Amino acid sequence: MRSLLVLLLSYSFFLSCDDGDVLNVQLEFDQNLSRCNGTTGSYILYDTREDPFESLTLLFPNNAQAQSIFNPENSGATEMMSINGNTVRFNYRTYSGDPNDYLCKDIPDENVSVIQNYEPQSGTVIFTSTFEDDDKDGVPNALEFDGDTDGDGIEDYKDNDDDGDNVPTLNERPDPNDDGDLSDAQDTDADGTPDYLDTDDDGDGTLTRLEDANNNGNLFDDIATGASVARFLDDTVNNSYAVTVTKPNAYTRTFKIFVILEDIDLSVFATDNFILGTYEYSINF
Ligand SMILES: [Ca+2]
Ligand SMILES: [Ca+2]
Ligand SMILES: [Ca+2]
Ligand SMILES: [Ca+2]
Repeated sequence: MRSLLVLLLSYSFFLSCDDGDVLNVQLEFDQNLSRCNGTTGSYILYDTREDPFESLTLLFPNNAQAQSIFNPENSGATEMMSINGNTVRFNYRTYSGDPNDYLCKDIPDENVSVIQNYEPQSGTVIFTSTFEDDDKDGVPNALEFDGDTDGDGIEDYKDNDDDGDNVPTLNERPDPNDDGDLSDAQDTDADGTPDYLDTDDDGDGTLTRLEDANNNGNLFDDIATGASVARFLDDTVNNSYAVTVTKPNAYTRTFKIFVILEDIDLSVFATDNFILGTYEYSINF
């Protein structure tokens, strides 16, 4: 059914108007949705195109269900709503100018006006919300150790300091040439354990995190007199310091909200399954 729909949407719809003209309507949206934020107690997810100027908009209340849609507890969660022409509305519109100057504006551009408006009075909206966490530490999620290397309670795929030595994984050069192959990961002491998983990077017997002379959580500004590299990479100095600082972790959760409409009748076309598209956004933790 979906492939049939895509096929249908790939072609132009030729519509006979009352005056006998033939109107050529193309519903070729890219399915990458944007969002107007709920200043008026509602959200709008929308898609626009410029040739011709058209929009698809889905309006729904900013309430607990909307929070479940945009910030679900579990990836893959679904929510459903009924289009009612009031609090939940779907509109297909054509414009005299760029709809991006019209949508989401408290005071829309006066030079842009709606030419045609099509709106079903019933139908079902199905939201499927997925998310993926990534610490963006230079190690692709698929290549992160499937577990918690440093035992700090944060799994490696969202731990930006995998070995817990206070040197961020990204700064331990897990992939120096950034080609996605970690076989060239930096291994300062050549002990077979790459620096980003090695708690004693220079192999001098003093843990990296304890070579932080000024106890500020930055291992790179601790350089012994006359040396040219930081203590934690310098196996000629192994002084151990009373270190109390632990750097906070940070990761990014990227959401994808996939929206399908079922059983809608816009008068210019009716369908039992319409892919509105996907709204993607990220939150930093
Ligand atoms: Ca990591
Ligand atoms: Ca580290
Ligand atoms: Ca290390
Ligand atoms: Ca050292």
